[in-house]
Amino acid sequence: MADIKAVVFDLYGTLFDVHSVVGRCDTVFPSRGREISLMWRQKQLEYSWLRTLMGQYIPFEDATADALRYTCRHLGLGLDDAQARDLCDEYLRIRPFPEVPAVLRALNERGLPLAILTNGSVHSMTSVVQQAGLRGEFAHLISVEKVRLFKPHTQVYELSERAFGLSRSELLFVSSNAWDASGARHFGHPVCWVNRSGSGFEELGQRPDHIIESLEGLPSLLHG
Ligand code: LAC
Repeated sequence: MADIKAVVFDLYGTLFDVHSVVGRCDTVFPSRGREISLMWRQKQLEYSWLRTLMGQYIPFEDATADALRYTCRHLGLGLDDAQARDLCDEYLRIRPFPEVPAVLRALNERGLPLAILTNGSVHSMTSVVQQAGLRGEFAHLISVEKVRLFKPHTQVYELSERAFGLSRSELLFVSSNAWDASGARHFGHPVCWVNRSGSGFEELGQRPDHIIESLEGLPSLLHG
């Protein structure tokens, strides 16, 4: 991929594991953690898309809190305010997938500048990246806060072009979220989909240029 001059990563689900929250959910609601985490994540995404359609931006963290309240109510679990705060704070402590530090280092050593483009806030992104000791690996940490719209809106993907001063065709976009990979491909990025769960790609009129099972496959894909 000689034309690629920089790599832009999605954050949640791609570099960091949103289901790191399962343990804390299990502590609050014994043996319900996985079920809560799965629905919580799905609702969080739906709420971000719906708010964008409604023309009403709210921070991703607020969509996350709304999604948790919906999830617990739907599952018949009583959630008080302190528990809600506790579980939402866990999103500030989610961990990177195991291969991430070495892969980012390898790409940087080969001279490829890296960025994150996330629906999350600067605060949330910076918290998890710093806790993982990965801040130095990124040239840019880009949040949708600047445009007050959520991915997959095309205006969000423009932020990476502006940050790097590069065109979309020179930026490889990497996401494990097939809806996000579709949005980036529609925008005009070359796209690598990280199919961590062995699922099918979304039917949104786009196909990823590359598919890998974990980020471990990325350095050889870029320099193979
Ligand atoms: C992100 C989530 C939505 O933008 O995957 O990081």
